[in-house]
Amino acid sequence: MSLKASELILNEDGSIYHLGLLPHEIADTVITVGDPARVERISAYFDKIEITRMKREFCTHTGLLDGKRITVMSTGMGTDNIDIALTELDALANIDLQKKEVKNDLKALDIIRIGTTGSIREDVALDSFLVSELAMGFDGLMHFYESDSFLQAAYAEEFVKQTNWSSKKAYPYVVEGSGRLIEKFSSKDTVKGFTATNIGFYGPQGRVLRNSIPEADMNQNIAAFSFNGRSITNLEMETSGIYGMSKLLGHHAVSMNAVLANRATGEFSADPKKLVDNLIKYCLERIVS
Ligand code: R1P
Repeated sequence: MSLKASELILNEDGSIYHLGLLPHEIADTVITVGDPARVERISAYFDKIEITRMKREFCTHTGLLDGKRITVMSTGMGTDNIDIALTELDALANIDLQKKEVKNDLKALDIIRIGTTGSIREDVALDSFLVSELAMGFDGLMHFYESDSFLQAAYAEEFVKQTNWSSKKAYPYVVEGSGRLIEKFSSKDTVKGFTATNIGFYGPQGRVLRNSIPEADMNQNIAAFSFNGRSITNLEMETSGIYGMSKLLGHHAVSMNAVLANRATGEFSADPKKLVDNLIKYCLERIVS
């Protein structure tokens, strides 16, 4: 069945609506970053850049590193953008854009987030590299999809109970990353974590500059949650969406986080640029290994 023009939207050149890309312009290994400026910091390590594209906050470079074809794409901040980025990446891989039909042979992409985060535990150190094993989304995105089969409902139920989570907020959801990629990107230089993905940076992560928030101890409350021997380690804004959309669409995802801030101690990295560069180098080595 052919998808309607209002559902699968293409630009005049046949490229997909928001990303502005054609199917052959993406690799099977895709790095996502929040910041468009981080794309060229990553592709600077490529031996060859084949494609560069910029549309809205989606800046994409595809190239070769040690013979491996890699796409690096910025998504901007937040899971609302992740919904668009991952749906359109999947369409590029798995929908015949000319016929507007889903292909018979579906492709699974490897998706690696290289991002930044704030730890909410003293023992998850500033300047460490954190690999997200699990993600808890406070953003609600997965509730708009048929996701019950892979969401870890017991974690969410227990979290709501233990933290007395307000029903005015989206019901949390919990989803895991790809076991294969989590192992591939873990080493003595990383820590494994349970990442909470927030719908904003200030109030939703318990930061107060001028506005007050209803629950001043929200982060301590989140940090005190414990279930199955697992506790939440860090806050950021994309991982639950990346893990959820990947599970929905049959892709493999891992979220790699440079711990720039420790919210429990109030510290911020002395050299965030170097830390992110080191995480980029670490991830590229793992991708080509
Ligand atoms: C907030 O400053 C942004 O930084 C983190 C958060 O998830 C959010 O996108 O990730 P990135 O550095 O990848 O953007």
